[in-house]
Amino acid sequence: TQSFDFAVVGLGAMGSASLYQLARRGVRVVGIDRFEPPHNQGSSHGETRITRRGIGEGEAYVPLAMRSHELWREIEAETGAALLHEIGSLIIARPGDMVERPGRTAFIDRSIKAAQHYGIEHEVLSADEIRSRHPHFTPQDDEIGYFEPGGGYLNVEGCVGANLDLAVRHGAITMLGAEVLSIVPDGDGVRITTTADTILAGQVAVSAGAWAGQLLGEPFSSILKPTRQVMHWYEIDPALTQAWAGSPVFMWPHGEDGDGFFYGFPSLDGATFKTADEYYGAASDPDAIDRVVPAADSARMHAAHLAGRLAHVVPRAVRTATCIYTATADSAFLIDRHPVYASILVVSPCSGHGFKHSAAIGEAVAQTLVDGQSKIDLSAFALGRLL
Ligand code: PYC
Repeated sequence: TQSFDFAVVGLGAMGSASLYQLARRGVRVVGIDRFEPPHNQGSSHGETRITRRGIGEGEAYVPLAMRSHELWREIEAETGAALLHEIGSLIIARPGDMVERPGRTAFIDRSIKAAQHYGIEHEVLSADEIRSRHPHFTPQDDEIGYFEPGGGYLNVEGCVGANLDLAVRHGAITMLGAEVLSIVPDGDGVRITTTADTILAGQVAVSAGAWAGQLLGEPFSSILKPTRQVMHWYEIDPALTQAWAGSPVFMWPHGEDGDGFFYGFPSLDGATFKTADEYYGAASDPDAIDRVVPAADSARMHAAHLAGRLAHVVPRAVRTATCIYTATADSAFLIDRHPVYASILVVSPCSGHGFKHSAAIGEAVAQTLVDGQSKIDLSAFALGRLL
C-alpha cells in the first residue's frame, strides 16, 4: 500500500493534463492507467484533434479553449515538442444548420457569435471564397464558412506524452498497465485497489473516459455512454496535393434535415488526409470494442459525407482506426464531485469534443483538488443537470 495526496485514474487527454498540473504544484500524486499511455485503446489517439476558440457548443467552453492554447505553448517550451499547429480551422455549413448532435444546433451561427463575443479573430466566407481558397472543398452556393486563423490541430499522442513527461519530471509517480479494480471511500480519502498495488489518496480525479461508468457505478454507469467511432485516412488526388497540404482543419455539418456531420484535417504526409463522422447509436462495452473496420464502413463514409463535398476522393480508405467517445445525453462535459463521496472528482467524459480543452481542464482539476475551486467556471458541467 502506498499513500499519496492525490491520485488520477486514467491518463488520456484529461488525466495526463491533470497529473502534470498537480505534480507542478509540488503535491504527492500518482497517475494510474490500465494501458501504457499514449495508447490506442481509448479516446486520445489517431495523430490529430481539432482545436478552435470560437466554440459553437456553448460559450462556457471558450475560456477553456483559450487557456489551453496558452498552456500548450508553455508545454511546448518546456518539452521542445511541437504540439499545437495553428494552421486555421474552417466550419462549412448553411447558416442556421440543425445537427442532431445536441449542442450542435445552428453550430456555425453559434461559433460566429462566440468569436464576436470573445474578440476571436475570424472571417465569414462565401461559398465562392471557400472554393477559390481551398479547391479541395466544393460547398453548395448557400453554404458559408467560419474561418478562424488561430484554429488548427493538436498532435494528440504528443500532448499526452508531453504531459506525462512533465508530470514525472515534477515528481509524479505513474503506475502504467495497472487496472483499477475499485475505488472506495476510506476515512476522509479513498482506497484504490489495482492489479498492481493498493493506493490510499486524499482525493482522486477519475478521468477514465469510457471506463468511468463501470468504475464509478450509478448514477455514472447510466449517464455515460461509450460509443465506437472510426477515423478514416483516404488518399488525396495528386493534383490537389498543395491544397490538401495547406488545408485548414474542417468541420462540415450538412444534410437536408441537418443530420449529417463530418470533419477532417490537412494532409500531413502529402498522400492522405484523415476524416471522420460521429456515431451516437448504441453504447459499446469499452473492453469489447470491435477494432476491425470493414471496407464497407469507409465506402459508407464516402457516400454519406465526402462525395460532392470534397473534390476527387476515391471511396476506399487506406488506413482506419477506432476510438471511443464517452457521451452524456446533452453532449456537454461532466466535471463534478461525486454526489456522495466528495473526495472523488469525476473528470470525464467529454462527448467527443474535449481534447482541445484538456490542458485547461487539467489545470482546473488541479485548482479544484488543491485550492478547492477552479479559476475557470465549470458549473455548466455539473452532474445535477443529468440526474
Ligand atoms: O470538437 O472540434 C471538435 C470535434 C471535431 C470532431 C469531433 N469533435
